Amino acid sequence: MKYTNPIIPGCHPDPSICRVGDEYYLVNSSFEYAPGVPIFQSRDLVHWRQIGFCLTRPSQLPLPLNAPSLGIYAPTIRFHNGTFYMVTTNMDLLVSSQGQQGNFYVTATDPAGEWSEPVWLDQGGIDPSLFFDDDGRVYLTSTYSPDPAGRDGNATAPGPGIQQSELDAATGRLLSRPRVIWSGTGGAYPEGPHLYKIGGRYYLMIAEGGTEYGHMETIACGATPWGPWKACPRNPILSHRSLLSPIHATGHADLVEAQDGSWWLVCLGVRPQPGTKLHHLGRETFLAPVTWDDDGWPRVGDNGRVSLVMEGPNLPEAHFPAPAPRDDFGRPSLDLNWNFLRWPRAEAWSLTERPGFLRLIGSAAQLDDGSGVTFIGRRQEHPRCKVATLLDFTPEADGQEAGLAVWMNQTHHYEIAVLRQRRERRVIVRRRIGALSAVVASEPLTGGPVTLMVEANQENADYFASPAAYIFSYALAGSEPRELASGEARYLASEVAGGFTGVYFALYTTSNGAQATVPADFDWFEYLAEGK
Ligand code: 6LW
Repeated sequence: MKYTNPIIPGCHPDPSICRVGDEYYLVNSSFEYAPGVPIFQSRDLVHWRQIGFCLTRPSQLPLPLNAPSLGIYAPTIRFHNGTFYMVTTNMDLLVSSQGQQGNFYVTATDPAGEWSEPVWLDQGGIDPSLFFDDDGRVYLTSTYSPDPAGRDGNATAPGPGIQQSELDAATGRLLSRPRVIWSGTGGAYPEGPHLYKIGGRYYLMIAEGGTEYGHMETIACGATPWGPWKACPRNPILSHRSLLSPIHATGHADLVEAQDGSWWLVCLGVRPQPGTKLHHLGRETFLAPVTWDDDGWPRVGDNGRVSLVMEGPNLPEAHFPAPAPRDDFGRPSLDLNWNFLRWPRAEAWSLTERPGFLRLIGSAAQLDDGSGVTFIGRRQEHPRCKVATLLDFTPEADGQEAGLAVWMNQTHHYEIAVLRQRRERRVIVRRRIGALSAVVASEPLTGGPVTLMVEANQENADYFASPAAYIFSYALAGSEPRELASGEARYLASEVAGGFTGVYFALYTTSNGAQATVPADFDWFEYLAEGK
């Protein structure tokens, strides 16, 4: 079967995969969004559905900081002796402990959850990975970078590399001092390490070059889990650097052997806006076939390249029902594609106070504040799509506001909103790009529920003449939609906004600094994908 990449679109980077019998499980980074670490399941490696989150409670995912693109980085998932292990870094904790604490794992017997409380690991760096050897030993592998302040933990080396220790996986206690085992092939940021034993030999596969356009995947082979490592003569085994391709930044990969003995690699990649090196959907999950050459080195995809359409596994196709485009908020819990920005206040949202509506209660915190703003969002997963929501909101004091945001982070977002200004209800479009913030359209709005709409348009995208853009419209009951304003997608790109995430569409409400709030009731939310 042919399949289409990305296999998991939208902001789903740093994929890690494992197989249990005929089932595959895959996890991604989730940064400052909660719940944390979405987990997906597949039977054919091509069609995936989210079955839950690994981190569903603040006790597993403390998020004390308020900066974009911290939170959860690069998880690894492994299955051993009936137990799933998900190991990752909480960057909020790593940053606030100055590099001393942040890595942990959780376990589960049912990957859909519940997962355990965190087991904290006394090893620094990011991108932790577990390897269960066939002799019963377990290895914990992560990045290493020298710390000028001397807080290197146990490992020391003159330059960046990969560190490793032996681990007691029952307690999380390290059984050996972490030591640096490989520094890669000379690229910046050796990271995302995964250790494997394949055909009696150990392989250490890592990402290098940084997660941007110089990203690549390299591999080395050794007779022991500690090396010494011989680098593959064809390194990098995967990279799109300097390529003319709709896919860039491929790297941070994980390997899996299918039940039929074929090998596959999942990696992250980006789809830049046509004709640019700007991407705004975040880093997405791609799949590539792997074959092994006579010398025991892997060949990934088409000579180290990944395409939008590739020849897939020879496994029975296993589709999942397509998600309904419209969420009418009729169920007692939120669908799995919804995320909060960090953990919400308990009183900030309800599906039961007004049955059939998502009720949001704002606070003084606004979108520009990040933390504390009442926010429920889902990823933009398709360059072209249309989203809409029916909002019932009657602001009673100036400053009260509710709307639909196109959100990259707290300093880069566009929104269409209903608010009260000088005692009048109005509909506005605001654009925040770094330190610039402007209301670019504003009209009086009579009473009653209003449909807010955003169209993400990438058709005929030309960098200067008609760039990829978001078009904002609204409609009152019985009226035709009215276009208010648009905003270029380029200013929400990661290359402009910074960080590691991708665009979300978010329902939000705020009283913009005032204490008094009034509920914002969302009757439904619709996401219509156009193309892949
Ligand atoms: C992640 C690092 C990376 O920890 O980006 O692409 C970081 N690779 O390995 C955050 O996703």
